[in-house]
Amino acid sequence: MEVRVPDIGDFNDVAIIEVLVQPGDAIVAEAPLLTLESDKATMEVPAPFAGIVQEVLVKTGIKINMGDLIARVTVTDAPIIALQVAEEPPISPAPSGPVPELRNAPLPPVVEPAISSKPHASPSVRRFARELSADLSKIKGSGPRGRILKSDVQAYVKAVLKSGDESSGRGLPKVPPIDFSQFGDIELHPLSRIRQLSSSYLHRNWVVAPHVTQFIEADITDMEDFRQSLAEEAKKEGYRMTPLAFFIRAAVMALKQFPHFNASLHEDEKCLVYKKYFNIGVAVDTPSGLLVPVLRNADKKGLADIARELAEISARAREGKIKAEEMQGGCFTISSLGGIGGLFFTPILNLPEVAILGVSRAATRPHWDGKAFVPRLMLPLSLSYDHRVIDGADGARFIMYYSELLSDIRRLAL
Ligand code: CAO
Repeated sequence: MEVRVPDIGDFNDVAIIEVLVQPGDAIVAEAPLLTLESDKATMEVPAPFAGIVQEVLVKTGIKINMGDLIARVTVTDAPIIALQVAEEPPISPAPSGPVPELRNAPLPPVVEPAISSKPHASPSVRRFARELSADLSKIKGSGPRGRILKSDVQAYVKAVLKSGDESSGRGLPKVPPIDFSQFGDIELHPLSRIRQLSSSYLHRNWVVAPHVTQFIEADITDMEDFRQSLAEEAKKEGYRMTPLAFFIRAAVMALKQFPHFNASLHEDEKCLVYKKYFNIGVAVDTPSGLLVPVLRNADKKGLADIARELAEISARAREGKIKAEEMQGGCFTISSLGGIGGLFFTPILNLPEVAILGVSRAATRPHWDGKAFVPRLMLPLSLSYDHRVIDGADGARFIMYYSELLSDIRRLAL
């Protein structure tokens, strides 16, 4: 059947600014077919009946009058539920709240003044934006005279979702861009993909979780003697007995003692998810950025197994051969800068984990044993925890306990 321009009141030679259907589309009665714009108003031409569009006989830019042929539509008996079959799949879950009205603006009443301070968009695009809770005033139109098209709304919503603007970063002041070349020569180097990903991830974690960092020095003199005694044998067997293996073992023991450190805040923030497994993430410094492979079931492994596995996963991380799933499922992370140097630092949480331990370089220091100063090998430790889950007192208890484990080699070796 033919679809013609209905009575549009006193308007003649009205320009088509959007054709909203194409051949093959299934349309319901009242679905918008065209958007027209005169110098006074913007309006939509609705379908007079439901069917399948066979042919569209107009295009954007031409002018039409009442009675002009717009399209040919085959009327179908089968119920058509889609508004417009040509629509892309939804970008995001429908916003909560009342279901938006799907009625069309009636013709010929004036729908929207063409010259307005409001964003320039047709009623169907306004409705579409409303359904997605997108603010039209923030969207730049790519249509004629800056008109906002449906594709502009889609692109805007996609960009918002990608930038995470809807969650943690919202409302944060931006650092204004600076043209550094005005002060001297500069070079632009692209950031690696890993660095770009970890940058937004670390930023999110820093903003989302209120961090507290607690420091302590652990006496690892005996631990180091013990490690040295194992080192020779390990070397013969082809692996390095790294101090990190001891730190991982002690972490498992401390997590068993303080189960809420081996937990995550549930997404509803009303309960804690306690984990019955002990997977420890280890921060590895790689040429393309920071990676955190996870050593699984560390509670079931001895020092030698942990040391071997650490060497293997950190080597693969540096070679860029670690898989995404090998960086998932961690319960607690250790970030060791002990091989490099420095004293204490403030590690950023690896959410949804609730605590992370920073290990720095051990050094021999005078230690008061109650009678005299004696030289002891002291290890600086920095424990950051999520204050939403862990109180300061428990943070202090955990790090004290951890430090005592490292100082008492009998308990650690058990
Ligand atoms: N105190 C003193 N010496 C230490 C030490 C410590 N806490 N930790 C390690 N060492 C020693 C090691 O015994 C080793 O000595 P030898 O060569 O004599 O055996 C040397 O320092 C080098 O150790 P390493 O750092 O290469 O190896 P590791 O097993 O201790 O650590 C790994 C492995 C993967 C954790 C480490 O190489 C790494 O990448 N660290 C950086 C992690 C990082 O970037 N964290 C920051 C995250 S936040 O931005």
